[in-house]
Amino acid sequence: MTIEERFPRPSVMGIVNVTPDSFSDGGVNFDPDDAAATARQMVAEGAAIVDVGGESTRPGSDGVPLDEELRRVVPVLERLSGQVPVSIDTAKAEVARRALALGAVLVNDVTALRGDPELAGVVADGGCYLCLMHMRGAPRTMQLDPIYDDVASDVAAFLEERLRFAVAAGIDERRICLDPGIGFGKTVEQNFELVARLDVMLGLGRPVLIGFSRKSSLGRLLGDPHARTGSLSASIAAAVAAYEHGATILRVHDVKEHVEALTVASAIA
Ligand code: HH2
Repeated sequence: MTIEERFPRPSVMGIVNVTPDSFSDGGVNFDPDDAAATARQMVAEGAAIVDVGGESTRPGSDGVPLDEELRRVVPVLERLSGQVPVSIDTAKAEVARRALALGAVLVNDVTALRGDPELAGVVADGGCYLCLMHMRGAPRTMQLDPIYDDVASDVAAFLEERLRFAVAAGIDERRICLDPGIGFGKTVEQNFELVARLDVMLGLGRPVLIGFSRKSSLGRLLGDPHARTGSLSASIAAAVAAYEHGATILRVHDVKEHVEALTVASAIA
């Protein structure tokens, strides 16, 4: 099944961060029973998939070692196995391998297969879905002076190159979606411009995933120059606008509210 058949537009991806330090929900789902309950609740509220991650990629963060990432996500995946559709948010081949063995259907790699040379092979062999995301630099440094010639075409050119790389590694193009990486090495203005000009990325012919939920650009746009998060209402507006500009999958923390808003937006569309 192609990714658009499996996740028709709009589909909601619920975020389950099994971390102590994620930017908006760190610690909330650090216990595996809590994380699994949150994931089940998200699917009951209309999420098409839940994205389980054991490593925060917030601006300024360092990575976590493999054994710690496995310790965080494997117990959650074991609890969810066969019950809810799971995406694994990781850049590590071994984490992806374990997740796929436990039933995950999508690998969400914020490094777009640049982080771990073995990840492309794991995805190809697993026959799973894949999200390739744009990030400028690494989380530790990505917000230092982000400069582009033209942000929409630079991000699209990067994703086109990563898409070619993935296909050359044996991954079925029809199973891949692309993500401009809201907040990953972009100014507030660039984040909004990427959504406004989503048509540039859509020209690559792949479905687009957008993760604007609670991101600091929303709070900064609303007047707090030091905001670290954005509100629910601002998140919903960004998700609906992204959908109307052609996004297929919306990655969100607050599933019920986004499903309601997107259901209305799609009825009107
Ligand atoms: N954003 C975050 C993490 N993973 N993956 C994709 N494909 N797109 C995104 O926009 C994206 C992502 C950051 O958000 P969150 O998971 O809430 O925070 P943290 O990285 O601090 O855990």
